Amino acid sequence: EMSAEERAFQERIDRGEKIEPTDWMPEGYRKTLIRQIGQHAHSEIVGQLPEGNWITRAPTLERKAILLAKVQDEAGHGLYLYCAAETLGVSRDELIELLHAGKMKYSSIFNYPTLTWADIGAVGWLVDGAAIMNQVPLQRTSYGPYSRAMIRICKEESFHQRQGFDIMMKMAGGSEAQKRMAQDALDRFWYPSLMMFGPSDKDSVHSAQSMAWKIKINTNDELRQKFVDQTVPQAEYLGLTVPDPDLKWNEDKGGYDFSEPDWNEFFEVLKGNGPCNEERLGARVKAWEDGAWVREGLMAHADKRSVAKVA
Ligand code: FAQ
Repeated sequence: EMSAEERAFQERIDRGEKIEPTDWMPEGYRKTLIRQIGQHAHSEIVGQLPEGNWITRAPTLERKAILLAKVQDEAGHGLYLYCAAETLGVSRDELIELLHAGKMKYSSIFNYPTLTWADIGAVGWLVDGAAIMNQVPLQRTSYGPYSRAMIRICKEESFHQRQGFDIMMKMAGGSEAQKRMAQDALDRFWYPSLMMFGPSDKDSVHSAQSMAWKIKINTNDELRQKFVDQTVPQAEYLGLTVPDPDLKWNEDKGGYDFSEPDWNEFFEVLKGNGPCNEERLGARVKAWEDGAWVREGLMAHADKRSVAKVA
């Protein structure tokens, strides 16, 4: 049974109004947003690691400058999203502590390694491609600060996706060895990219309520289908083969039939058993600990200044 307050809230959502930080909201709405925005922020920060791994080994100075800029953009997205979460009454430090304690998630995709330069192309093309597919509709999400964050982030993500495709074009159109690297990157990143959209709708515990609240606009399977439909022609253009023998155009539905990812693997990665979970979380915890002296120094400086002001 909904209370009068909850009913009025739902009616605002149904009318398409944005909810702002000081508005009344159900506790579940607040909690769901903190979970989703927090996870999203963590994904941007942890997501810097697989690409950061290649900054020192980029093949040209130009590629290095581009990659450096992209990885910096991701730090910006993370900070932007932590700020959006803070408007819901949780601090960035609390969220980071929960991440480091293994009590909050980040996207499964960042637990896979980037083994070659072609992987950097595949991350931009497929991972940023999937991220945009998910985030474009979130520009219309019901929570004002999240929706506004998404508008800005999507602009930068589309640049990221193009730089990835540009790397893939170079590799796929290069020597035989380069083409093999491009195909191998697609082979390894295809299914993990499909997993980014979350479990299939029948296993998506949060979708129904999140869609009623317009926190989510589409189901996981809807977005996964759109991603496949958009990406397969791009793979064909590159002259690469999507690693799915059952992939087939379905005229009736106007989309591709495709194989589901291995959902056991997905849930194992979520439990911490993916190829790089330990390494990724370990790197974040180490960065936090190594930065302690900076935070302490800044606090001491701020204290001194406030004492000076009083005096
Ligand atoms: N990884 O009931 P649902 C980027 C969890 S893009 C890990 O369907 P929901 C850009 C889910 O949390 C990536 N966990 O959940 C970039 C829940 O567990 P919980 C970030 C996942 O929330 C590119 C459980 O499974 N984007 O970073 C995943 O309704 C390149 C049940 O699932 C966003 O976060 C997964 N893939 O739908 C950066 C977008 N999928 O929390 C660097 C915003 C599901 O109860 C380099 N988020 N789970 O313990 C969303 O749209 C949604 O949260 C979904 C999941 C669609 C991800």
